[in-house]
Amino acid sequence: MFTGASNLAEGVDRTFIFIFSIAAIFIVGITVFMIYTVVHFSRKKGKEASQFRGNAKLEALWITVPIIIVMVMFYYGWSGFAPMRDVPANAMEITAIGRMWEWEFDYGNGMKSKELVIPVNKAVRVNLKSEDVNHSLFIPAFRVKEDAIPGYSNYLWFIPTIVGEYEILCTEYCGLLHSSMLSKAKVLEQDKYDVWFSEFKNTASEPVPDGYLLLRNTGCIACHSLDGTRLVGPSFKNLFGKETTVLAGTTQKSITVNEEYIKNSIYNPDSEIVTGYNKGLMRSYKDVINDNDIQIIIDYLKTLAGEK
Ligand SMILES: [Cu+2]
Repeated sequence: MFTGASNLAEGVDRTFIFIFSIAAIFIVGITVFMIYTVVHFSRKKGKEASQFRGNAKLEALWITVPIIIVMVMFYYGWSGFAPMRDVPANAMEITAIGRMWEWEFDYGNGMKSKELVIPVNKAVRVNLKSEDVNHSLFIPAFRVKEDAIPGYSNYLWFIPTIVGEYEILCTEYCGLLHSSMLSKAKVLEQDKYDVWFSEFKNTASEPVPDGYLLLRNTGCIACHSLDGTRLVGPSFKNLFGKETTVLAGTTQKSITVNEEYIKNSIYNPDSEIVTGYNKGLMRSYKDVINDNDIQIIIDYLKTLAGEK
């Protein structure tokens, strides 16, 4: 009935189907019984109400039957859950980093991927980290979901059993673009994975500009695109040196985006908002980005504007 793509899926599905079936039986049973009593015991002329109290058999029944049902639920739940916390010693380790609003998968040695690429039939342990607020890594096809909480180390693991591409979501409301905090889990045959990994190793070691790393690690590019796409705030592409109108308090004025404007926008975001964008969506980064880092960011923005 369900197709889970990991070793843990069966235990989860079994529990779900059992609890769902019990709930379905009860909702149908109770509804039918209710309709029957409403019709059968409705007020009729000349009928005496019968009085009775206590029924030991019935009471014993409604104590023991629910206990049995709940214990079976517990058994299914426990036998599905216990293996989730019991990681095989030979599992490969990948660290998933959650930040507003993207997932990143760290394979070690500075190799970071936006997608979780893994070989089929190999145990994978995913360590969960958050750089800002609470996130939660959810891979529905594998039936795994765990929170990524700042300052706390958490993990999940699984063995992917079917080659394919699966959705990864964030299931902890983490702010404005929470719903677009998506990624993919790509399960490859071992030989294809090996090819991917060696290519990945080569590209991952290419140097990345410091300015880009700063923007990414501080979460700036979640709201300011690098390719001209309109997100929460203005794109960084061709921003430096641009003429634009801003709203300073209630007065509109024309400005040129220069070093001073960028610094002010990082420290006092609401003081001069580019028209067409909203106030109150960005906090001050005064205590996060120092003057030196601002200069690195400005130099990087200049390269995005094609400046000398
Ligand atoms: Cu999130």
